[in-house]
This record gives sequence, C-alpha cells and structure tokens, in this order.
Amino acid sequence: APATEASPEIIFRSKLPDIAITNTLPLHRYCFERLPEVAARPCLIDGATGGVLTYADVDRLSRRLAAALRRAPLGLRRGGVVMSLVRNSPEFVLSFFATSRVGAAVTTANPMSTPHEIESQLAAAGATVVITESMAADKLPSDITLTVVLIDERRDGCLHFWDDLMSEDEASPLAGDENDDEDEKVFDPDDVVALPYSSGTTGLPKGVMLTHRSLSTSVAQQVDGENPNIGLHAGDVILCALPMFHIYSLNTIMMCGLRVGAAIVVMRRFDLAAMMDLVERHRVTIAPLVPPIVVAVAKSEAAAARDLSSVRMVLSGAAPMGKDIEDAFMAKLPGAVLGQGYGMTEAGPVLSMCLAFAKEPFKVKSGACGTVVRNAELKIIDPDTGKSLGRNLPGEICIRGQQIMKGYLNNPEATKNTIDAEGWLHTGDIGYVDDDDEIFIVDRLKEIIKYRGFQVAPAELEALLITHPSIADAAVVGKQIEPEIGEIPVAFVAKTEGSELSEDDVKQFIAKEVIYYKKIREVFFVDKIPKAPSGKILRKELRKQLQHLQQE
Ligand code: 4UW
Repeated sequence: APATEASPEIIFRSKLPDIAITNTLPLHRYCFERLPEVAARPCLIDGATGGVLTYADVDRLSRRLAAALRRAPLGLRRGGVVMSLVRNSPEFVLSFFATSRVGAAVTTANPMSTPHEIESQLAAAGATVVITESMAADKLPSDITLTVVLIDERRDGCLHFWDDLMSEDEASPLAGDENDDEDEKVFDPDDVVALPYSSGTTGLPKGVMLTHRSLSTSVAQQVDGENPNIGLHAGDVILCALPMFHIYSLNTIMMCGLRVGAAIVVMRRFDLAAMMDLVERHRVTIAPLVPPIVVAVAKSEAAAARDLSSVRMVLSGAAPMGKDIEDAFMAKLPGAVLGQGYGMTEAGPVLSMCLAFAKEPFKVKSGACGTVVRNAELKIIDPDTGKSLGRNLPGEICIRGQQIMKGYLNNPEATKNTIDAEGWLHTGDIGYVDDDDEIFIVDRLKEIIKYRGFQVAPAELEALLITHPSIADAAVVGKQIEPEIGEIPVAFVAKTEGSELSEDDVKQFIAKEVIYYKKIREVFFVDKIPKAPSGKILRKELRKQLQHLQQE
C-alpha cells in the first residue's frame, strides 16, 4: 500500500552523507579511473604461482582480449553474452573487463556445475561464447552453437585464451586494434554488464541484469567519498578466496579492489592452510570471508601459530553470523576489525555494510550486518500489510537506489514481483533496524536455502524430483545444520502408488543432475505435500514437520 499523509513511510539512511556518484561511465572505465596513478602497482597476484599483473598489464591485456572478442570467429557485439565458467584466475578478471569493453555482458557460473545446470544457464542467458577451463569443458552441451575458449589447455575445436586470443605476434589474425572508441559511442549506462543467476525470493534461478550504472553505483557506495564506508586504499592487499562467479567476490573484492588500486591475491579455490600461507607471504590487509571460513579460522589451532597480524579488516557476508562466533574469531585476530556486509545479487548486491570499516569508523555491535549504504533508502515493512515499520520492529527488508538490478532477464513477471512500482526491491529477508541504525537479520521469508553462502533453489530440485516416474509430488526445504555452515536441502516425497522407491534412489537421482551443495541429503516419504488452495507449497508447515521429526 502506498504511503499516505496519515502514515508516512519510515525510511532509514546511512549515517554517512550522500556523495556525488558518477555512474554513467562504462564499468571498466569507472574501475580503472585511477589507472594513471596506479599503472605500475600490482593489481592481480596469482596465489598459486606468485605471478603478478600490474594495473597497466590488466588494462592492456583486457583491451587486447576485447579486440579478439569483437573479431571472427567470436564476433561479440554490444548486447551479446559471454559465459565465464572458470575458477578464480587472472583470466576471469581479464574476461570480465574485456566483455565490458565490448558492451556485452558476462554471465558467471560455477565451473563445478553439472552439464544440466550449465546448459540451462547457457540457453537462458543466450551466451554465444564460453570462457572455461579443462575441468569444465567436457560438460558443455554439443547441441548449442558456442565458441569455446580454454584458458589452460589446447584442444581441437576450442580456442586457446593466450595463444589464440592474446598473441602478441603482429601476424596473428586476431591481434591488433585495441581501440574502444567506437564501442563507447553507442554505450548506454543502462546496458547489462553482469548477468549472475539467482532464484531471488521464489522459483528457479533467473538472470539478474546488473548494469554499468548499478554496479558503479554499488562500488561507489562502498569505497568512494571522503569517508568511504569501506576505507580501502591503493596500499591494501585484498585476499580473494571467495569465488568471483558469486556477486560478493565479483563486486566487493574485484570491482572495489580495482577501483581503489589495491593488490588482489587470487586463490583458485578456498583452502584454509593455503589461505594462511598467502596472508603471511603477501602481508594481506583485507580479508573478505563468509561465515563458514570465519568459523574455520576461529576453530583452527594452526591459526595461532601464524602471523596474521597484517590483516586489518575482515568482512563477512552472504549468510548469517552470530555474536558468539564473531567474538571467538576476534580472539584469534585481535588487531583486525571484523564486521558484516549484507548483500543480495538483485540488490546490486550490497544493501548494508559495517560502519566500523569506514575510514573514520563508527562503533558497531557484534552480530549486526551493517548500516544501509549511502545514496540509498531502506525500509522495513510488515509483510502482511505492506506498511513501513519503525525501529526495532522486524519485517521484510526493502531497498531503493540506483544500485539495484534493472530486472530479471526476459522475466517481467518475476521483476514486477520483486521491484514494486515505487522502485523498492523486496528482499524476502526479515530484519530490523535498531536505535543506532544497525541492521539485524532474524529470519527469511523467501524459500531459498543457503549452504556455505551458496544459493539452493527448492523449486529447481522440486522440478527435477517430479520428473521421476515413481514420484507423485515433492517439496524441498532447508534443514539447519551448524549455524554458520547453513542449511542442507531435504526432500519430502509422495510416491506414486505401489512404488518401492527408496531414500537412496531419490538422492542418487538428484545427485547426477546438480552441483554438490544442492544434493538432497535426507528424504522423508509422506502421503501428501501440504499445499494452499492456490497450489503453493506450505513450506512453513514442512519446516514444522521437520522440527518434529528431528525431535523424535
Ligand atoms: N547475514 C544474513 C548476512 C547476509 C545474509 C546475505 O547469494 P545472494 O544473492 O547474495 C549474497 C551477497 C552477499 C554479499 C555481497 C557483497 C558484500 O560485500 C557482502 O558482505 C561483505 C555480502 O549473499 O544471497 C542473498 C541472501 O543471502 C542472505 C540473505 O538471505 C540474502 O537475501 N545474506 N548476507 N550478512 N544473511
């Protein structure tokens, strides 16, 4: 219900003043705006090899790659889509900014995904080019016309990232023109540049259209201004242990890191011992983590023997983290500030950020997930009436600002259900704002399951389950395991008459089709899935049943 004069909307803002944000530049220009000052500084440090690319290198190589992407056989144009299906690597970063230069969009995917998942996303996103590595290349579909670029291996039918696209040889047919001027003439800040997949508040994963405008606004909200919300600078060394294909790492590590001219230490994948080695070796100052990693460090005996004293800031986000674990972690790294950010892919992604990270820091409370970012509005609404609520009253968190997504790709219906007519994005998270403007998330209204910060969409698993000939109906909900690890997907299954389907049959049926963290871990056979007259699964009912079953 729109606000009336009788009931004005209660809107929460940052404690930091708004700033002037330039969000009409192409994202690559915005992130590399300080290039002249930082050209010779390290930009990407490959954790595995120690190899360094400077800012000048990354700029030059991404121009070179953009030139190759424009030419045959890739023929990428403004509005085109490239799938990035690689682990963290310098090639990931180069691919992202090269695609931005062409005016096309990158759809990011986890290279551990199954063929089924990759094919769905490729088709939905309309990608014509895939940049991948040998571990994932075999999983690409053969019936979609794709140009495949491999970063690590030569293979028939594929282009090689370095040898074919980046050759410095003048005679190479793809080398040459590195000029972007033509593309920038037709550039529009509302062009999509990143297209991550997220299921949002309901249903199947959908393409989240993040534009040059939304992402540069989000980066500015975090690291721009005289007193930036996250006080990063060019002397910082940022650990990149989180996957860049997820929006947290893509935005807060890669884009913010480049914007400030910091060095980014790139890890292929998370490994606790290797991570601590890299922190020591490169004197890491900023460590963006997720709660399961914070827990691993807090519980690690080895951490005490390491010199982690260079770390001045530890960010956590993507899943809840309680006060206890924050306190245990701080005992291990007394010199660092630990705080949370709260993000959602659709929100661009950052809604709120810990103000203890600000250049001129504020005092904050353990367990809070920050204060709404500057140049944005946040409100808490009663999920039933839509009325905005005051301080300390939990309700659905809504956010408004230029950083939020443009919408879901080819899905105006889902877009309308998430962003209302007044421009408010409804998160499906339940939380409140306290007397000091700090946000506490207390529950989730939406159906999404989170395991180690990764999204699991129940609708995706349900759609697969009901294709089984012995399954009449099915529903999936999350079961909380250790608080900081998250939830595991469990299925309620109604069998067809006379079927002898076992729990194992169900688990194996799903395991073939989905990435490891989406696997069904427990199955409960029931006569009937509880549903509302509209056909909507009554998930609350199932969660209650689950609690009941656990107590037995
Ligand atoms: N506490 C409790 C939190 C929290 C949380 C998220 O996979 P998505 O779509 O997106 C993310 C993005 C997280 C993120 C991005 C940038 C950043 O700087 C940062 O903090 C340092 C975090 O997770 O999942 C969105 C959903 O994940 C939950 C919440 O339910 C949200 O809607 N979530 N952060 N701090 N829950």
